[in-house]
Amino acid sequence: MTEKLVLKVQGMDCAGCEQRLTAAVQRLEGVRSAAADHATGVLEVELASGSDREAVTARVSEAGYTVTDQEARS
Ligand SMILES: [Cu+2]
Repeated sequence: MTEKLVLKVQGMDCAGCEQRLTAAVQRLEGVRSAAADHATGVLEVELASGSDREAVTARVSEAGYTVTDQEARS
């Protein structure tokens, strides 16, 4: 089972940011896939159910971006 986390992220300016953010999040345990779009400022993450969502938002901050909103969808 997986769940989807949709984050609004501030600070992505280009395709390089998308790649950097995606790579940083994909290394986390439980993350199945991640997709970032700098135009919309959205990061979509597919997680194994029960994974640590806060680890995702923490990793986004560590990568230098700011999470302004988040929503979990099953
Ligand atoms: Cu950039």
